[in-house]
Amino acid sequence: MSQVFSDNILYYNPASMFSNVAVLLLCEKGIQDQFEFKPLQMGIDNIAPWYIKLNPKGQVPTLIHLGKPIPDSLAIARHLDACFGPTPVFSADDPNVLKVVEQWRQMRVLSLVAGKKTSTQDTTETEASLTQSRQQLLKSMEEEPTLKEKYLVRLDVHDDRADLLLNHSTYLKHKAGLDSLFCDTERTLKENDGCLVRNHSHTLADVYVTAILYWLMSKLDKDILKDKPALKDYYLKQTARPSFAKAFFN
Ligand SMILES: N[C@@H](CCC(=O)N[C@@H](CS)C(=O)NCC(=O)O)C(=O)O
Repeated sequence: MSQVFSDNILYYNPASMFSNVAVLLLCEKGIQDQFEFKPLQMGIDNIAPWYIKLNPKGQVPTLIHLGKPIPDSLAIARHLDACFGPTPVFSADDPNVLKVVEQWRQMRVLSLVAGKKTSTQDTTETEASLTQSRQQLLKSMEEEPTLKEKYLVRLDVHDDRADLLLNHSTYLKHKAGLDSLFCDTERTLKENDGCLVRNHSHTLADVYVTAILYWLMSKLDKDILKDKPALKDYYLKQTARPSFAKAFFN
């Protein structure tokens, strides 16, 4: 793909969890038709110079609104609240909402899905492919000296991904993190009458948690909520919203 000059675009990937968040954000605001949805071929488009210029981390999603690039799902949520308020308002600056959002954003699902699940798992192929993609980044950096700083940002993201994919201890840490996040959320929902944030019926926290649960159930384990009745009930209510169907089944 080459750069497309259009004012309103969502660069995303249908298999990406944070892209799910961005798509759901647009559908919650009811503005999805104002944006062109452009899927990126990961490993190719996301590290091409035109995209690194927009999003130095080389990640999806990136929203282009009126020609201005907004990388990162949280920045997108804040931008949408500022430009397309007030209903529904995501309350992206409310500290209680942000606390929940950050807990869920910190989960590193790449490790859970594609990480080193046992200490003896053979990672030779992954290592070879990571070495190749790192070399490609260094080559691009040499060919595009004006983008050097931006490619250095991507290089850090690349090395972090390598840790998520190759280290068994990293996998164990994130697996324990997921288990504890699910237990905490189950308790919170029971204490707050089914709300993630006390006295807030629908906020940015709900968008993240719904999009992330949907992704986890499609990619990791469809029965992931089986021992979590409050979370399961919560998820069923969230996915009954018209915005959810618009986002993922249209
Ligand atoms: N903090 C970013 C995280 C985005 C992110 O991690 N995107 C992943 C997909 S879910 C990605 O693009 N990974 C591809 C890569 O780094 O090569 C956000 O919230 O948008």
